[in-house]
Amino acid sequence: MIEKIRGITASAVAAADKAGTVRELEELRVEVLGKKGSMTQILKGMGALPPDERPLMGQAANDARAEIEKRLEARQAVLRMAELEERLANEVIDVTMPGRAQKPGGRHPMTIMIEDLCRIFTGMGYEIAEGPEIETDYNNFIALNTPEHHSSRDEQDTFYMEGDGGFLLRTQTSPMQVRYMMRNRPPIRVICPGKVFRSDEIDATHTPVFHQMEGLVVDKGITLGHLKGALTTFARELFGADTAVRFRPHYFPFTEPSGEMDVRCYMCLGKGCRVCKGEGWVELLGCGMVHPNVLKMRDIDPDVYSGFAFGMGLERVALARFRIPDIRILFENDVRFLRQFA
Ligand code: 2U9
Repeated sequence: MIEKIRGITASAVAAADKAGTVRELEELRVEVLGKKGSMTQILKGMGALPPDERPLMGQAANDARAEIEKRLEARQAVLRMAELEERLANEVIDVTMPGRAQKPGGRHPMTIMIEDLCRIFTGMGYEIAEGPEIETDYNNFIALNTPEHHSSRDEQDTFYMEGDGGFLLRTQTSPMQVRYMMRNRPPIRVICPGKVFRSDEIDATHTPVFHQMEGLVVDKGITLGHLKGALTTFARELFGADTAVRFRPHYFPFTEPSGEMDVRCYMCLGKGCRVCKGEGWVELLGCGMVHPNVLKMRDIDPDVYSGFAFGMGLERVALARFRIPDIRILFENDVRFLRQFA
């Protein structure tokens, strides 16, 4: 048996040294040391030997196995290195070849819009806060002075989530200002941009998902004068320094008094046209002084503090600014349209 072991070892070592590829080497390993390999068979046959010969033979077989493994590994290292060298020699990269041009992308007009608005408001000292699109009924309505059977809930056709968690898709970004007021005490100056959801039919001016930016300022001694000053400055930053604005009364449950701000029509400069429907003015945003109930619910004393808030639909502002005739184009992502903004 010892002769057999020596014979297998000698031929395995010779074959290993002759192997030309890593693959050949692997085949050899299986042939000799694999489950059905010649050396494995010898080890299996050990049981038939008289007990006193077994330890010696076992030792010899294990030594042989170790010797073969060592030679296989040594040869493998040599072959791997040779293969690598061959690849390095053949796979030359021609660094003078022209590269493949990457077409640069561009920002979506809504992204441009949001980033510009954020720049204008952060320039006036506002913080930016973003929050969840799935909200509680409490944050979206109750905390904003809009209890369950309030008529203004009907105007904001709400997507309610299934199940009894009372969750909904926010219809405005105001719940984020509510969250902000839970974590921050006045003075507060914050804007909240983001997506909002309403169950609207799709047409040239409505989509069930749109973007809003709302702002909130709360401090001691904030007046309607601050509201008008801040929003006039904003409109002039966005549409040009000579932009005229006007304020009209309106109603919102979360502000009192409430209003809407128009800008002089950017199309006809006030003469009256299709865009302003002959009015000479285009509605830009809603605004008002924060309702005392909204402050009270956040434990802010309305006798000490006051604030103003505003909100605007950003698609509408983008349509005006970029002279886009139909809101649906903003959601189709046709590259022929998007390329114009790159
Ligand atoms: C808190 C208190 C008050 C946010 C405001 C508006 C006026 C407004 C709409 C205009 C068109 C949004 O896109 S739109 O539907 N919004 O007119 N939003 S004041 O008032 C708040 C917000 C948060 C705590």
